[in-house]
Order: sequence, then structure tokens, then C-alpha cells
Amino acid sequence: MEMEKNTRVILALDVTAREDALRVVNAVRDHVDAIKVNWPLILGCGPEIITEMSKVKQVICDLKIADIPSVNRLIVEGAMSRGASAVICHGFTGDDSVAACVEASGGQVFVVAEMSHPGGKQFTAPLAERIASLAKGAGARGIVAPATRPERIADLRRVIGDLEIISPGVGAQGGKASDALKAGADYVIVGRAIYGAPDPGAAARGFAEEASSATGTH
Ligand code: 3DU
Repeated sequence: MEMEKNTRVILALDVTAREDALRVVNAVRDHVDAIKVNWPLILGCGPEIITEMSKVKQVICDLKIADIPSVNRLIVEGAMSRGASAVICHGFTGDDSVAACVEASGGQVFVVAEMSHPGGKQFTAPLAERIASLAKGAGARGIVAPATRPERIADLRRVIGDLEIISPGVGAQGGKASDALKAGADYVIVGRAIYGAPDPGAAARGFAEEASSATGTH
């Protein structure tokens, strides 16, 4: 199933209580293209939350999968069978581990190339081009690249061609949605700056408007 490419905003729903998740999702649903579900929400609410959220929007399961191929496959199957449209895995585990994720998800995998937080410069940045190239070779759908360093999005775009780039680090981590999109990201991922805002719906609408002026979509 194609992910909507309308607002270019992916909500990172890192809340732990189901009522908060439902409140935020109901407020932002018209302003985001997908919901990214990570461990805090799954551990807080149980994996059924993946299925529940998938009835509202496409769900990307950000489990940062980083294991041996056989275990990666089981994790991806568990996420996809609950309604995830895509998963996120690490690439430092090597090509066989990434290939297992690609196979088990039917190609619906984003591989973390370079992480957006300051520590991401330490180990992920020096390897990011190699990981991006591994992702492309493995048949992944795309990569994760940092909105906090838009110049790196442009560098990694040159490696992957037309694969998708989803980009976290907007808002709370200091990155700007418009900079990330102009540098070549397809989507920005926004968490705290939306779910932690006094009015999450208005915050999400603001990011969607910023995205549409940056990409010239109206
Ligand atoms: O900083 P925020 O609150 O907007 O959340 C960012 C989200 O993106 C969060 O779910 C985190 O797990 C994810 N993420 C990164 O922040 C950085 C990465 O390199 C990869 C994923």
C-alpha cells in the first residue's frame, strides 16, 4: 500500500498512555501522512496499539531492528501481521540482517543511515554512506537521515537515488522541516513538537503548512 504523500509529515507518537495516543491522533489525523510507532507506545499500551493506529493512518513501526537475520525476520513478521505498513531497522548489523527485514516486509523497510541526535555523529555519520548504499542494494524502501544536519540528507540522497528519505530531528531536536525537505527528504518525522504542544492539531497543521511551502505543493 502506498503511503500518502500529502502533508509530508509523519507523527512520532512517543506517548505511553492509550488515551494520550488517541487524543493526539484524533487531533492531528488530517495533518499527517503516517504514524510512527516506537517502543514507548508499544510497551505502554501493548502491540495491539499497532493495529488500532493502523485503522487511522499507515503505521511505520520504528523498532530499530538490529539483530541476526532469523530474529529480525520474526520481529518484522510480528509488526507487519499487526498492521504495520513499514518497519525501521538498523543497517550496521550487515547485509544479511537487512535482507531478512526486506524479505519479511515485502520491501517496506527504512534503514537508519545517520541518526539525528548529537551522538549520531560519533558512529553513524562516518558509516552513513555505506549504510545507505547497503539499503539500496538490499532493496529497502528508504533510509532515515537527520533533519538536524540537512547537508547530510543531500549527501545521502546522492547515494540512494530515488529511494525515500524520512527525516527525524525536526522541532525538539532543533531541525527545521523546510530545511530537511529542501535538502531532499520526502517526509519529516515530528514527535515532541506535536504531541507535547498545547494544541497538537494546530502544531501539526503548522508543520504541514511549512512543508507545503517548502515543497511548493500549493
Ligand atoms: O525528537 P522528536 O520528539 O521529534 O522525536 C523523534 C522521533 O524520531 C523519535 O521517535 C525517535 O525515536 C525517532 N528517531 C530519531 O529521533 C533519530 C533517529 O536518527 C532515528 C529516529
